[in-house]
Amino acid sequence: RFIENIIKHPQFISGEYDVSFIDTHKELFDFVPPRNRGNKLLKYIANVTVNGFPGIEKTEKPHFELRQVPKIKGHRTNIHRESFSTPGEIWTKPHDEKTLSFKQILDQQGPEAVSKAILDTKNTLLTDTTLRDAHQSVLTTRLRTTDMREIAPFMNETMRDYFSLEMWGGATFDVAYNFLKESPWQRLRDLRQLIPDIPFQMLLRASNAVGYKNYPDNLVKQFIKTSAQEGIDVFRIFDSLNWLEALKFPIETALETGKIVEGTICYTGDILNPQRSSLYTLDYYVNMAKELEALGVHTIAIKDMSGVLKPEAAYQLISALKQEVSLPIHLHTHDTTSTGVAIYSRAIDAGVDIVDTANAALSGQNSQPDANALYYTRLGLDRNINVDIEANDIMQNYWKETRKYYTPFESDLTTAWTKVYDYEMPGGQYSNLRMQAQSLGLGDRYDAVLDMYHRVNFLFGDLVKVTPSSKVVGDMALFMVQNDLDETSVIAQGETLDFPQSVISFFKGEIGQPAGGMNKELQKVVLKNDLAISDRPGNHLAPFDFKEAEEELNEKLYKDVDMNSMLSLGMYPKVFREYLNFIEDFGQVDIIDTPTFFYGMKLNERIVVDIEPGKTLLVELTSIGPLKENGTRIVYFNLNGMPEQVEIIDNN
Ligand code: 3PY
Ligand code: ZN
Repeated sequence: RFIENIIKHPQFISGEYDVSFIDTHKELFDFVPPRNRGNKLLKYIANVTVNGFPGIEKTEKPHFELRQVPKIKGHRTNIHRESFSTPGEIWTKPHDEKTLSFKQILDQQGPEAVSKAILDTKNTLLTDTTLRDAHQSVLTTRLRTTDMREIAPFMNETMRDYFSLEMWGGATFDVAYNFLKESPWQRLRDLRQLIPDIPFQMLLRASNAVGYKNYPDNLVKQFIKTSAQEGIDVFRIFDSLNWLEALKFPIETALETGKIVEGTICYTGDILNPQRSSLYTLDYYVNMAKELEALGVHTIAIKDMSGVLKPEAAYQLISALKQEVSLPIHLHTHDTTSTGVAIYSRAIDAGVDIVDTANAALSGQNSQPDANALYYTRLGLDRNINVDIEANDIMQNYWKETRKYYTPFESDLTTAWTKVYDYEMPGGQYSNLRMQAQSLGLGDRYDAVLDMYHRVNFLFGDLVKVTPSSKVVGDMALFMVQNDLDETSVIAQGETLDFPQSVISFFKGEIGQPAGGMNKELQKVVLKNDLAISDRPGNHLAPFDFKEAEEELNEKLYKDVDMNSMLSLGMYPKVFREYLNFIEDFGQVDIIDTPTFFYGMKLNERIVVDIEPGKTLLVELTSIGPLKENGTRIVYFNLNGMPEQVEIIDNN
């Protein structure tokens, strides 16, 4: 790399240099060669063994049963071999080669042909959310790529009839970098390689992309294009305020990629109860669907992110949509109230084309309903779902064992929760908000925070609540409880209050415009002298400077700067820079098995890590030295039989 830096230097190119060039350009030689990968790996393991993993109470590594990975006959299932998996049941049932999968239809005939094929299918189709929304909802988005890779070939073989696998987007992008220290792009590439036959679906938050604020148009556009090139086939695009103006640009961009574009309507309120809201009526949803259809999307999704759609409302809504628009209708719910299967069953009665389910072991609670449960619910009825019950049962064993690795990240919403009908809180927000409340010392007033969440919604004019508008409502609820404010005092004292940043941004119009308009009185006290916009935030954002990003990354990366890295830097500059520093120190940690990644190693334990195909490391932890005066410890290993040691800082 430094040779490259030198030969690209303008002075060097011009030939106008002499021996003083070295002395006056020391920065060009300031180069640390990438350290040995094995040593970096040991450093990570030593560090997590001594210091624990952020967010997990430090304990000795628990005992985990060996997990059985179902295999496809003749298929090399593992990219990486792991200590915690053994070959499990062998799947021999061959799929029907003659029937094209939706991925093949898309690749060979384009997205319109997919829409038609969906409408021509008698049964209701499925999208499996296990790799995205399911773990985002019940495991705080912590599922690691290695645990997906192991089962991916089996999924490819046994879920071929599915419409899609939702496996990317939403919160998975930043959580991968921030908490799992792995690249979401690499996840997409690895899974694409292992699952060539099923469309990959991502959740795109319109111009918020996979973030929490609007990004410049050129960044959003490039992000959509690169995601399509890397393997995304279905773009489910929603706006957190259902604002059509915000949906147009990302939808138009996604349409240019030739992939499937799913125009999405977030469901809120209750169409069965006209007193609840004059905004979110059956007509509101039907009109929005027609507007999306006019934009040229290929499917329409109803996104019931909080699980507040009641079974009969689902029947009425889907019936109306099937009558009024000619596109396939795709329904997404969360099982928070425990009525998920009933919702889908009524939606199937009404002719819904696709519904979202998860594998049983990661279903229910605030996640999606289980596919098999839906199948049994529909037995004996006219329309059922296309599902391989037996394969799902086999995968359930795998996911059940895998889920145990993630116990510290379990949502505490473990039971049915019909109060969500009042609070209208998205699946993933419940535990996040609770954590936020705890960190503000409001842990014992969480019921008051939930109640305030409901009140803030109406104070703000009855919003669609989903990332990022749900965060605005949550932040304001915490703020009001913390400061003992109510609907009257917040306006009376507003001039003297420092409102949360997300609330200021909302009232400035930076995440868009709500269906019922802004509460003007509140907007005035929140903004003080700041001005608000009412058009698309993208119109006001300076384009992202890709050149500058490339220059910054050129300094940091020991490989060519690719578009993926520039996009990550553009959307999450702080998180991405921290990630780069982390891998500089510890290397590519996504190859470590999950128990070791979270808990480190026990004394005399041995693990196997495949650092690349054919290159295996056998790691044994032999001893941990005493705390030294400088606050460090030496951790001793055997690496492929050779003694190795690393010194790490003990943060305890
Ligand atoms: C996300 O935006 O991450 C969601 O899952 C919204 O429901
Ligand atoms: Zn969801």
